[in-house]
Amino acid sequence: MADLEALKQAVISGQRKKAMDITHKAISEAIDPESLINSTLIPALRVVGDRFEKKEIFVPEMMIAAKSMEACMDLLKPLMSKESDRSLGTVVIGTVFGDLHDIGKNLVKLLLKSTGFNTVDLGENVPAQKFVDGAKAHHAVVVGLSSLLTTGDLYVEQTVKALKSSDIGSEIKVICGGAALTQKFVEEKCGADAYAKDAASGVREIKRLLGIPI
Ligand code: B1M
Repeated sequence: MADLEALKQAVISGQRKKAMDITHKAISEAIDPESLINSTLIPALRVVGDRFEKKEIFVPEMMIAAKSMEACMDLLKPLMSKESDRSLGTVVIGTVFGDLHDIGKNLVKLLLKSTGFNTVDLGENVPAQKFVDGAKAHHAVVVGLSSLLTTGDLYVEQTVKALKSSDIGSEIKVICGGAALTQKFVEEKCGADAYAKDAASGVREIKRLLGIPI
């Protein structure tokens, strides 16, 4: 059996090769990729974040751990990205201005794709106007914002306002997620249509907003 505790520790300490080897083993044992991500990989990065906050580690170690997690995610991706034969519409997604974190956004994108949404990824550090232009250009039904930094609150608010006051504002639905956000802030202060605390609830919320059975 793949040693998931060893996998967690390998990600925490940035041992990419070891993390990939254990992930390979888990895949060969037909482990559910989503549960591996939720129960092992994400908690590993949570530990990394806690250690960073306590100044036990610094940005380079955090980056190396993130790279190990990404390498494991890349191995799991093919198992999760079975393209659907239907299209439920286009979701334009990105990480807000000033923020370079992209692992959570990429996970949301992957789940949306495998659910049957077409996705357009605007990347990280995305200014408000680029979200508006992207939504228009791709005829998006939903725009998804990801924000991991507390300093991103301002940009989340600006982006939601820019989208809602644009000429597509009455048609477009906006959903925001990421560790820095709360439901109250997103829905009450920013005026977005929904908040999601994780990738799976993001997909559920988007379906709910569009009236698609869950
Ligand atoms: Co940084 N970082 N980081 N970081 N980082 C955090 C976010 C932090 C909480 C760590 C800490 O102090 N405990 C802290 C933010 C503090 C705050 O603002 N309150 C922090 C900091 C301070 C920083 C820097 C400022 C450090 C510095 O330079 N001094 C810097 C900022 C750079 C910038 O963005 N301008 C920085 C840099 C980095 C790295 C580059 C080293 C790396 C990112 C690599 C990458 O993304 N490619 C990194 C990492 C890895 C982290 C932690 C450890 C892990 C983040 C992660 O990927 N988690 C993080 C600590 C933590 O989260 N506990 C931390 C796994 C991922 C799957 O979860 O992204 O939360 P997450 O996504 C979740 C949900 O949030 C949700 O679904 C996902 C899972 O289901 N979700 C959505 C996310 N987006 C969504 C969108 C949706 C729906 C759901 O709909 C559209």
